[in-house]
Amino acid sequence: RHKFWETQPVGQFRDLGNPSLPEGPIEPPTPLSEVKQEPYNLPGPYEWITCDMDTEEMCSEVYSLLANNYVEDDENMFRFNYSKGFLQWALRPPGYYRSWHIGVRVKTSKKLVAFITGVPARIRAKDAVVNMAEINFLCVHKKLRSKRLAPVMIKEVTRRVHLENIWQAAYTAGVVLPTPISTCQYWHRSLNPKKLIDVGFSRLGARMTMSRTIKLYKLPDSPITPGFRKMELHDVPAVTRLLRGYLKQFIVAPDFDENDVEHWLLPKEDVVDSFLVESSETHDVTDFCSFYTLPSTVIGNQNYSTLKAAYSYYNVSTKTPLLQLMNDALIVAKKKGYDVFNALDVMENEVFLKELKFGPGDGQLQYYLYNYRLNQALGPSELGLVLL
Ligand code: NHW
Ligand code: EN5
Repeated sequence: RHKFWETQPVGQFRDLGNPSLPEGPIEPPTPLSEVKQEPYNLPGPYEWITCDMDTEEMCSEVYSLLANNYVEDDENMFRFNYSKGFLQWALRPPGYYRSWHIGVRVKTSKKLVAFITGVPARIRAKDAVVNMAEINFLCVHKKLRSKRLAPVMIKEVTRRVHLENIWQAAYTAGVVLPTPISTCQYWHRSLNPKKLIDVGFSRLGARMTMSRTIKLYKLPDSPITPGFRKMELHDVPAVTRLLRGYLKQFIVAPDFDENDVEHWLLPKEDVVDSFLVESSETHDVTDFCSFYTLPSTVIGNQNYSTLKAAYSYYNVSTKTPLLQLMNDALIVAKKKGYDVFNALDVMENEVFLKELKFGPGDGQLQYYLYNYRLNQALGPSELGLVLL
């Protein structure tokens, strides 16, 4: 059934529910001298390139490949449209390797036709903090699909990760592969219901008029919580402490230090937004919320070309109820012009989704680890990890 995945060190479907298999690495590391030194072979017309995401030119080529060929929903109505600024942010975290930004182009025309990336991350699974690669942005041009290019790309990124003495990876996908550590549900909160209905992202509910729908999703003009403000550079130590304390409770979560928090959570215009609650008495940071910006192209609509979506990222509540904190996140997202606020049912998100009028989407997100076995599938609320 899975000619490629059956050959890889990942949990296999036949092993599900076999508690005798040990948790941890599936295969031991091999000496670096035994890692294949040359790239895998590509079909004749193509060649590997390492993409220099510092240059505007390369960034534009990658942006265009993804904007035209990356992930769509199951009815091909919307396609993710990661911005160039977002890609530069996502691909250049602390300690990143340029060699993990891998392109495939046509030798003759130099046209970029496929892409895959890794970035380094420390991820904790149970008690073990493991150096991993987060793999993302796997894309093959629409005209080159089903030619088994993806397995070659995955093997090549694996080789380049191994060359850095890293032997595990984390990734998510909309499709089911051998085998998910967890299956999560997408939820959507309408901010601009009229536009969402016009583009076919959502439907007018039964016995609902447009004006009743608009009223249903109406939000205040500004956040409610006293002391709610944008995160700033000087907040990095306090936010790191708050987030580290919070993420401890999850079975799989990133192990963020201050450098990671500065990179992943300090606000960056049209890429990532972060807010916190500062106590007026103690000036402590007691609560935190964040979202990233990922628009989707609306495929074939007369009136609209893009949908502006915010995706819930990391949130921590210690004093402000999570429900109130996320309501403030919705308010600021609406104010900034987002059409929809999306969230997965990870971490403690269940407590606010229904209450804040999120509805379940038609998409799921599967979480995976490469070369690392967990004995049990996790519930979404046991996951403390959000990938972009
Ligand atoms: S998920 C988003 C993936 N991208 C898209 O969906 C974009 C639109 N689709 C495409 O571009 C986030 C193509 O359809 C792709 C497949 C390129 C997806 N993950 O070349 P063939 C990520 O980026 C398997 C993994 O003929 P294609 C995460 C499939 O099951 N495997 O197909 C990426 C089959 O194998 P099987 C996937 O349609 C994580 C084989 O590919 C997959 O032309 C990568 C068919 O290949 C997916 N999303 O191209 C893994 N989709 O065994 C990282 C299909 O079933 C692992 N396949 O026969 C870790 C590596 C690092 C380790 C380090 C120690
Ligand atoms: C890894 N980093 O299917 C990325 N999105 O529900 C790869 N549906 O937007 C992961 N089909 O339900 C890829 N509207 C997995 C996701 C791929 C994209 C995807 C889904 C997630 C989605 C929308 C639009 C559906 C259009 C037709 C959807 C309903 C919203 C409604 C709002 C009001 C309350 C009820 C729900």
